[in-house]
Amino acid sequence: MTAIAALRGFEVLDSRGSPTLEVEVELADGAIGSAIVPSGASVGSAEAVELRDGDADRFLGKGVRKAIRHVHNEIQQSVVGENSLNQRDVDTLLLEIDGTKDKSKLGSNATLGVSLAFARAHANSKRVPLYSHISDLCENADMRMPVPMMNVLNGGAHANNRIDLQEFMIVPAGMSDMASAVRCGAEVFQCLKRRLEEEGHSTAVGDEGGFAPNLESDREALHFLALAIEDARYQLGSDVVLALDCAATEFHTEDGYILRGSDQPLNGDAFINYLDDLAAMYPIVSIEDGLAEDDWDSWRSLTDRLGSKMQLVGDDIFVTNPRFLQKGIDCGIANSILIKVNQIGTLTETLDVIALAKSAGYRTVISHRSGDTEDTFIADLAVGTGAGQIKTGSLCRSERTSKYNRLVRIEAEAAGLSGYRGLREIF
Ligand code: 2PG
Ligand code: MG
Repeated sequence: MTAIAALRGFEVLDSRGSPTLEVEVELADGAIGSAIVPSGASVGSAEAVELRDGDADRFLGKGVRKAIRHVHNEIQQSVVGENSLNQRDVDTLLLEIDGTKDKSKLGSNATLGVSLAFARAHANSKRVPLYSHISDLCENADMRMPVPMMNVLNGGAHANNRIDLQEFMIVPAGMSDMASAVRCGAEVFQCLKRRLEEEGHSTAVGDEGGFAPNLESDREALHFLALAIEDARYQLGSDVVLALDCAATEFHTEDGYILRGSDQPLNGDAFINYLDDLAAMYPIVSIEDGLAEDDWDSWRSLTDRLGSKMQLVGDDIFVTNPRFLQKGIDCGIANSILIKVNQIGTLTETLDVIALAKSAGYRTVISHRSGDTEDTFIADLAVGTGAGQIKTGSLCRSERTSKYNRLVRIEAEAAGLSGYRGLREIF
């Protein structure tokens, strides 16, 4: 029985201390599931709209009481009383009640909270782990451990320093399982801390738990990563490779790409050269948002130039939306998509966009948000969909480590899970 008995919404805090929505779904059979909605900082302009109260007297306008009211009123009224609902039914009802293209009426936080909490309640009602319920939902016979991209050094909108690119990630692709990958990441992270300390840099961490030292350049950031990997006694290029999220939309203006270290704005081609040069110096296997969300022509050149030698991940440009992904597939843009559940606002749409990506041969990377929570839903999502990769931040801060810990636990428990495929998942 998957009839819904009640919905409850709570205003709780995310990892930045901003309010966010937690939803609890109670099924008629007594099963309960809950989920907490994450929130981004470098937000793509076409993302589904997160509803905030705008009441300056509470949480500096960021309260989510309006979203809670939508959960308790319109959404609850339409789902309670339906005899039996599956995930697609619930998500379709949410789309119908909302009626907008961008979920701006109910708020993507309201729709996503209900959608994910229902999935958990349904898994609990079936008495199966969430990842295995998700694999049923998307008819995936190939559940597997994702390869993590671990963001250990930050710049851009996630830090207050001179580094232009947002995320410098280590990818323990040469490990043989998730537990070893997590251990490798944690050791490199500690060695990076020691190196930074020794050279007199700050080891305070940014929103995703990566360090945010005041280094001079992107190149210096990569240099520190290489040193830390060596210090931890791993081989750069085989045990551990590197990945970037440029979040280039953040420093793209009408004049071009503005890098802090350069006096002239760079046009698309010049910025691609810049990335190509970095990739010639370091084993960078994946670049996310190498260009801005509205710079489709340059994205095409980037894909033509680098797409055959590395993974190019679309985040802001695709915003987990099948419409933009289809356009990207048609135009030959990128070869991989970042999947963020709150960019689109329901689980069913998320699974649909993953299916579309897979059918077009695009790789899929399940992702957290910079404002995240203790909720580990995306770990199960990565395993259940067989996405292949996950990006969930650094090796500290519980909202980040909770996902790694969940993956380690799944690896130890799950039967029928195929192993960790390392570099084969990426390139
Ligand atoms: C990104 C994300 C997550 P945010 O750009 O990929 O790392 O950041 O949640 O701020 O959009
Ligand atoms: Mg990104």
